[in-house]
Amino acid sequence: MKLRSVELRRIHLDLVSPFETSFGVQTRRDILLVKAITDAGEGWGECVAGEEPLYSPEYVDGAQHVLIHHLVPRLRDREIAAESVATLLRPVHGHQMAKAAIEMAVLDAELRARGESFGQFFGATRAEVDCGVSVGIHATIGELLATVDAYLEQGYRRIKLKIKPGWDVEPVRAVREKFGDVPLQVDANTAYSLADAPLLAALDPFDLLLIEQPLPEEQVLAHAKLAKLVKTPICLDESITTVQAASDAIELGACRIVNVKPGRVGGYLEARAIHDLCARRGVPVWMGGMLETGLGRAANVAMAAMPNFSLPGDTSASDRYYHRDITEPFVLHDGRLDVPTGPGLGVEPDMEYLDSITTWKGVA
Ligand code: OSB
Ligand code: MG
Repeated sequence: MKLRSVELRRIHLDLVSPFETSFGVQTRRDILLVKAITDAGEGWGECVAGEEPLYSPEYVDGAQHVLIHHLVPRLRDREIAAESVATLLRPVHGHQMAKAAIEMAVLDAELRARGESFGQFFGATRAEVDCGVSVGIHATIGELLATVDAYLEQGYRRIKLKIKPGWDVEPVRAVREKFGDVPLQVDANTAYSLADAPLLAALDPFDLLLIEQPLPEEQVLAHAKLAKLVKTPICLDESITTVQAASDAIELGACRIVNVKPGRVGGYLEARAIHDLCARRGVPVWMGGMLETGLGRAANVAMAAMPNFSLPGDTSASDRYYHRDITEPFVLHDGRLDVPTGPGLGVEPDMEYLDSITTWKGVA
């Protein structure tokens, strides 16, 4: 397949409600979409980088720049396949989210051309996936409980609470007291240090599924030390940027569970390799989320249907994020989302709506 060009587009979408994490409050998304134009047809990719480099070093303006100046020129006018993209882009260090976006677009074009769905390509073993929801930091415990109540009412099968120092044991206790033994986990987005081990161990009595990324991303050894001081399983998100990082973290004892985010690891193929590695090592994985539109969601849901995705993912319904999604909405039924079955992503953006929320367009 020959890559002729890549169309880039920035779109603006407001979130239905502010999403506060230990690294800040998000009220909207400024999203970079890419469309691969090939001699075999077109494919879509979504870049999950945020507006600011607060979750990881990547940010959307940087992703756009590196795609135009460093990534697309290494792929354009060449015979490529999705399987060869990561190899061709290896000379460029880092920039996993930008790499993931173009690889996703090439994979979508390739699968659409041969009439195969993302689910079939990944070896999905389920037609629908169990969904959890990530609940931001709230101003008061009362407001948090109202939000959790509404999500449970909608059918979500697992609640993840964002935590930070000063907002950890109390919200967890309140949710446990009000909602009983609902599957519950927490995500710190690197907000603690190893010296906080006693505080994190105070979460042990609440029978959480996992604590996600308590310490900074480079502190893999410290996570292994922390794992000996707390009973709750440690899960890594930010630290896992490659299959090698996953392998090392598991061998060190830094995590018993892995959050898989295709954008964070450079694409769906590296994410699949992490799934396979974790399956071999007996480490459960679950699908993370980056507030994706229906395009990224379609691919995430398809991957989450692989066998070792054994915990509910941050694969929530479209209405958890946006008043109007750019594809047909993903709708929760019985706490699950359906895996799309059409060729490639199996969903299409509404081009008229997309044009109405587009803030910039370019070609590389
Ligand atoms: O750490 O999992 C995270 C959103 C943006 C950046 C980082 C994270 C998140 C979430 C939201 O927790 C997950 C979702 O898309 O629902
Ligand atoms: Mg996380």
